[in-house]
Amino acid sequence: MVAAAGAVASGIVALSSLVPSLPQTATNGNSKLGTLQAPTLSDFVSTPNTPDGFPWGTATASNTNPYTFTPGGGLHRNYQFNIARGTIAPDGVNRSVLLVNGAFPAPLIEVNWGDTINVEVCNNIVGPEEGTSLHWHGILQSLTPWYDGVPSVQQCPIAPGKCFTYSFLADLYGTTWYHSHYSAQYNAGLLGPLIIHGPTNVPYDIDVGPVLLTDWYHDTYEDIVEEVMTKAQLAPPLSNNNLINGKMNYNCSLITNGQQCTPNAGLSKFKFQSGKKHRLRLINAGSEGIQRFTIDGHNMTVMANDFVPVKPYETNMVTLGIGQRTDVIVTATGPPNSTYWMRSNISHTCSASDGLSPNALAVIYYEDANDNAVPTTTATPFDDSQCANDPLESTIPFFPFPSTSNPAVTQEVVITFGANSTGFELFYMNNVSFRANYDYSLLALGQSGNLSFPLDPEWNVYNFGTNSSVRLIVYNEFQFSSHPMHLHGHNFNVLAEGNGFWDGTIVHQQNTQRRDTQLVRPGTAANPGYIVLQYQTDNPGVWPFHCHIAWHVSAGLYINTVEQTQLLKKKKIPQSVDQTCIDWGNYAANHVVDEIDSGLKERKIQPGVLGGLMPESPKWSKRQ
Ligand SMILES: *[C@@H]1O[C@H](CO)[C@@H](O)[C@H](O)[C@H]1NC(C)=O
Ligand SMILES: *[C@@H]1O[C@H](CO)[C@@H](O)[C@H](O)[C@H]1NC(C)=O
Ligand SMILES: *[C@@H]1O[C@H](CO)[C@@H](O)[C@H](O)[C@H]1NC(C)=O
Ligand SMILES: *[C@@H]1O[C@H](CO)[C@@H](O)[C@H](O)[C@H]1NC(C)=O
Ligand SMILES: *[C@@H]1O[C@H](CO)[C@@H](O)[C@H](O)[C@H]1NC(C)=O
Ligand SMILES: *[C@@H]1O[C@H](CO)[C@@H](O)[C@H](O)[C@H]1NC(C)=O
Ligand SMILES: *[C@@H]1O[C@H](CO)[C@@H](O)[C@H](O)[C@H]1NC(C)=O
Ligand SMILES: *[C@@H]1O[C@H](CO)[C@@H](O)[C@H](O)[C@H]1NC(C)=O
Ligand SMILES: *[C@@H]1O[C@H](CO)[C@@H](O)[C@H](O)[C@H]1NC(C)=O
Ligand SMILES: [Cu+2]
Repeated sequence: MVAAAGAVASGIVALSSLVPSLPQTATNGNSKLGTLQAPTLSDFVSTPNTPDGFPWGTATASNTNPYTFTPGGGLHRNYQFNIARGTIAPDGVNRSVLLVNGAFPAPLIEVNWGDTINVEVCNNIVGPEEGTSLHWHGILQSLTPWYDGVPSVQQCPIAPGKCFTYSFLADLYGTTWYHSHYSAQYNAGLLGPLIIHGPTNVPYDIDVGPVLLTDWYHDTYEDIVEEVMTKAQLAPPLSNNNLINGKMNYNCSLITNGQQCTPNAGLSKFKFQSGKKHRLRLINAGSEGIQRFTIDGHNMTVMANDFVPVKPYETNMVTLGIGQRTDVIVTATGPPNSTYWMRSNISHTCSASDGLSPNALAVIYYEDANDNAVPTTTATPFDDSQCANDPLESTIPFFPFPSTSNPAVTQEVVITFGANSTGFELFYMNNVSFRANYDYSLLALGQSGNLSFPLDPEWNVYNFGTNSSVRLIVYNEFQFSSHPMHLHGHNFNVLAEGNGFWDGTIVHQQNTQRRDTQLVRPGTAANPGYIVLQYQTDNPGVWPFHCHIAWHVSAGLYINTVEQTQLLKKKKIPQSVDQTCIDWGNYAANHVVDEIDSGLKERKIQPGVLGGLMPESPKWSKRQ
């Protein structure tokens, strides 16, 4: 008893055996992820066309710039996604979710660099109906800015009963995910891994595949969003649990609202082979929490952050803000019969969990271990004090990319929080809180040359015209949270980050860190957190720049950037994309669309079970 209880402070794991008490279908529907039956991945998806051994030919991580080269001869990879409601119990607590093809996490999309990904998405959400749309996080969409998947920005929502096909190039390689960009729908489970095979910058033996880390809520996303958008909100929504590949246990004695709960539902399990190097593709696909990922008794070699391979460096803990990915190599240094805890803790310092079950567990079984043995290993201690990513001095891109000459235009953006004139507490970027309007697609307006966006200040559009590069200096004056800031359509260079006011210093100027999501630290007006980002505006389109915390987006922490307006006018938006607006218009004309958050909410359901699960956060109460 002592050994396991010591390793797992909350006692949420049975002490003798890890035989799950629920079948995989009850916890994860049609997903096999998290079971020992989940396949490891090959170096690339089979293709008849591998002239030089790899689909990408002789391109390597060191000899090829992926921003200027895409392998030829890619194949079309077709997927059919049916989005519908379901009821599952990922941690033993039954809740209503939104599923792709009945699976949580949603199905793996696995292709090769240079392939074309075609996904037909059918909206079969009923009881009640909702719009939806899917975003392919980190994909540049240079050829297809209309398939980025943000409703009111590049398309209208996919109306209930309608299908829409996304078709885009796998333009970069590495690890990412896709998720609904409609309100906070992805909190309800509408998220899945997307892996693009390409050259590797660090050799390894076994590709373990995606390791999705998601904070988890027992309420529906609609209830949480309504709470977020309530007047004089006293606390942020607090997550109730934390999942690895969609699985975790829960202490059912903690349930106070009558929700069905089964103890020992089942943890995710992974197989290691002693002596081999394993690639793990960590993805923070949660709603709010910063994840601190560790493996007892093992160090990790970081090889990529987001879609950017980095010069490998060793660490014993990986920090991931929402939306971020880190690929690591783990050498199996234990004996062949050993088992170890894999852990992902929601940061106690930085994030808003209810504190009852913030530390996710999974198990690593070496080849000779009993598949239901309970590890007795000890947690790796780590420093939880910084609400920030690894130092920019450590995260140096593998492919050098000098980039930090003076930009054509510099835009400062200040993040604040406070009540609007009718008493609703919102986030602001430069004093404007974003609110979407489903009746328009900004991309369609921009393409038609109608750039009078400021007519509606709540669309928060920054038109960079024909400027060739942009520097964004982002100051966070919100004391109670960092923000994982994500830019669509680009990997930005991260010139600097810290607290205070940027003094102009660029970290590792000859080759700055690049990625698509970067944490800006918490701060105050006198001592803000800051990040300095720069990118080439070489992607004509309308690209959101926003915090990836679901509840912060709901409360307006979001701007739209427009770039290369002259080139945008020459683009031809496919008719099927225009059709989403016609279909949505018809739907909205016949239904009440109640948009309760910034984005993208169209209905109200019966108020649910929030009360007991939302204790006041001491962190936010200080605000008064
Ligand atoms: C589960 O939670 C209850 C209520 O807080 C607590 O008394 C009990 O010790 C917990 N059980 C375990 C196994 O940790
Ligand atoms: C979850 O709820 C569904 C529908 O009410 C029910 O069929 C199922 O048995 C429940 N599962 C668990 C694990 O409680
Ligand atoms: C992990 O790395 C640290 C620092 O390099 C080292 O002290 C420690 O022994 C390593 N741990 C393991 C399990 O290899
Ligand atoms: C693993 O193997 C070693 C060496 O044979 C042995 O001492 C140890 O008890 C084994 N551990 C388990 C958990 O079986
Ligand atoms: C992380 O979670 C584990 C429980 O899985 C706990 O024992 C450990 O203390 C936590 N680490 C930190 C630094 O909070
Ligand atoms: C304040 O925000 C709420 C929630 O977004 C919105 O309904 C209301 O119209 C806003 N008030 C004003 C004056 O804009
Ligand atoms: C935002 O409002 C504050 C207070 O009125 C003002 O000082 C500041 O200049 C405004 N910022 C912008 C970008 O308009
Ligand atoms: C331009 O777009 C606005 C919405 O931002 C719309 O009200 C206006 O009618 C459009 N103008 C033209 C000429 O299409
Ligand atoms: C550059 O961007 C600024 C907005 O930040 C805009 O006012 C200006 O017109 C743009 N310049 C060109 C050449 O498009
Ligand atoms: Cu945020």
